[in-house]
Amino acid sequence: MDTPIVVMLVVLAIVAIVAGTFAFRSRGRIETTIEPAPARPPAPVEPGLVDAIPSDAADVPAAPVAAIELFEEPSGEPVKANLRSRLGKTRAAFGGYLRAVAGRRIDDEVYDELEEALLLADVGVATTNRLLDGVRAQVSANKVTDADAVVAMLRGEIEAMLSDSVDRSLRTTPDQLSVWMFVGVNGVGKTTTIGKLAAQRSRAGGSVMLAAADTFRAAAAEQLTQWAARAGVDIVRGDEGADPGAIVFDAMASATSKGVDLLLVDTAGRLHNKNNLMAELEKLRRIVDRTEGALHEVLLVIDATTGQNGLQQAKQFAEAVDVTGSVLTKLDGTAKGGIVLAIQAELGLPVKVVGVGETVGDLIEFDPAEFVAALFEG
Ligand SMILES: Nc1nc2c(ncn2[C@@H]2O[C@H](COP(=O)(O)OP(=O)(O)OP(=O)(O)O)[C@@H](O)[C@H]2O)c(=O)[nH]1
Ligand SMILES: [Mg+2]
Repeated sequence: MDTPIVVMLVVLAIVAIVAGTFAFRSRGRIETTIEPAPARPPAPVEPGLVDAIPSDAADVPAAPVAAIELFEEPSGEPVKANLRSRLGKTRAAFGGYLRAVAGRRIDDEVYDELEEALLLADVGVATTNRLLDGVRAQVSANKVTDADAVVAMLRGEIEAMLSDSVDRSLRTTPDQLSVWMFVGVNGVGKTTTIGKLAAQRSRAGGSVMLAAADTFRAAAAEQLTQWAARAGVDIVRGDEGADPGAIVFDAMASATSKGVDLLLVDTAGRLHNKNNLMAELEKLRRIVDRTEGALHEVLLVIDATTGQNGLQQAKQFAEAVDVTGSVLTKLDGTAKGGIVLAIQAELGLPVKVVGVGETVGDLIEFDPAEFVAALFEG
């Protein structure tokens, strides 16, 4: 073979190899940009997970800040719901028993009726016994004989249980970033509660931001984005399966740089298993805690309609995550409003706000006196 032909063949071969390598590399690059973010691998269950979070800011991948499409706001100011009117179902059930004992003399049946009233309202066995023991002690100390006095004593016991000088305020520190995290099992109303609070606080003049750290379902961030639009506040979100830690990290940075007063963090209610979920919540908390003094509330959201079952699930959360208070939702749709007492007595958690419907005005501060009056004043 001629030397020039051999040289040409060698040159052609080199060109082909270089072109092939370049084409392969480019295809790889394009794929990584057009593919959706890879799903997060299941978190390891071992306790070392929380320590695996990089301490360096640069190690945390960025979560994109979503563009928000604003949609039409409902006209007029939202009307704040009234607890008494929304507790109709609980009052109807509870009040029926109170009327049944009115005017009677105290006997075992009266106690049975009151016990049934409390259990049906989902006060729970332990808390019901505690309340009725208190009533019995007062009855014997005061030698009363009529059931009306017993009802008044029961009211007093409930008032005492709820007052306990607990702080029910949702805490913030003026002129600095305050963060509230929302935790609880799926479907209890975390996202809705955040949406309502964002709208209320921003209407009251606060600057609010949302962090969509529930990346377990695609719809979760979408739902929160709609609330952000309705409330007219910013949101930091990522794709389904994105690292919630990265979203919280980005939200903290964004909120700090924009001088936001209040950052509300939505979290997943469900993961591959309970240990993963708890480890993730702990991890998110640590990321918030890197900004000293920012975390003001970790609120356990509980669905009132799930009664004692919901309480058991809430107990597991409260044991795993340090919570500062509870939000009790869906009080409007249930006769089980007595769960407020069980949360306070059994979980040792103050109910701070209650959800009594699905619109912005349907989240109100929990007022124990109004609650007790709503139960006893038919
Ligand atoms: N009636 C009533 N419905 C409520 C209330 N709060 C929330 N809901 C409804 O409960 C359903 C679940 O609420 P979400 O806010 O999506 O619950 P979540 O805890 O974020 O659920 P996951 O994201 O699946 O964990 C929605 O249909 C809400 O509109 C309330 O106070 N009253
Ligand atoms: Mg949600």
